[in-house]
Amino acid sequence: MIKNKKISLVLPCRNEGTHLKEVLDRIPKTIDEILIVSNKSTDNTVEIARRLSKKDRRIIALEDNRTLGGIGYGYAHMTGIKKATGDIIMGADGDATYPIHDASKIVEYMLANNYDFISCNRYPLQDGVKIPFKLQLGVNLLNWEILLLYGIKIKDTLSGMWFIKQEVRDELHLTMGDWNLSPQIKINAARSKNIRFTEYGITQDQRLGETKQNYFKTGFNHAMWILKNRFVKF
Ligand SMILES: Nc1nc2c(ncn2[C@@H]2O[C@H](COP(=O)(O)OP(=O)(O)OP(=O)(O)O)[C@@H](O)[C@H]2O)c(=O)[nH]1
Ligand SMILES: [Mg+2]
Repeated sequence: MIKNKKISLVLPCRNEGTHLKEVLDRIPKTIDEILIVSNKSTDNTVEIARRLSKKDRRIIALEDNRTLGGIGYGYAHMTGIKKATGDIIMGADGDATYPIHDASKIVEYMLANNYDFISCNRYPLQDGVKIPFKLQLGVNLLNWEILLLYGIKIKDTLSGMWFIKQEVRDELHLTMGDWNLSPQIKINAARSKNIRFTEYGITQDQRLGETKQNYFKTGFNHAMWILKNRFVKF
């Protein structure tokens, strides 16, 4: 609980078995519910999540094996967000990159300023934080694309950490099962008349485990989706 609010955390995971326990060990006790949603993992992610859920009652092991173009990041988040029972639903990656330990100060800021959705922003980078230059450039191009097409100013279109007040969860109208859930959740939150949206600066840590990300392919796919989505009725 943070300020008397129940906090749920959704962790989409594909093949994060080697370090899942370490990621979970780092999660503060203030998080009341941890929904680990595996998507087509071929390692022991699901077994580890199930085993840990027997020891820690906060953990719920889920699977959503639907994919779009081979990716299920968005489906995993949609399932976790739907099943979460908290007053505030957090999202983060299962690779220890996002500062889940900062949840208290971010939720306090959210409540004090009456925001409904906070997207955590990694830019400008803090000293010592390494994000590949091609990723930084790609994020910047997508931020500009969103500003030009939608008139929305977002500093980190591809952040994987956010906080949603449960009462606005259905206003997000999430549909993208692949990586495009990430820009979709921010664009829809910022566009909705019923959602008070802001960004909050964070620092990012080094990934545990190997990266499987294809930055160019994913980035190009984002650029095309952001353009096409502009012509879809919201
Ligand atoms: N690759 C992949 N990851 C998924 C999928 N579904 C859920 N995930 C998880 O989504 C989170 C973000 O994926 P990452 O592989 O860390 O992608 P990224 O953060 O863009 O890139 P790196 O951290 O640099 O590898 C991780 O927790 C993954 O385990 C999926 O279908 N494919
Ligand atoms: Mg990552």
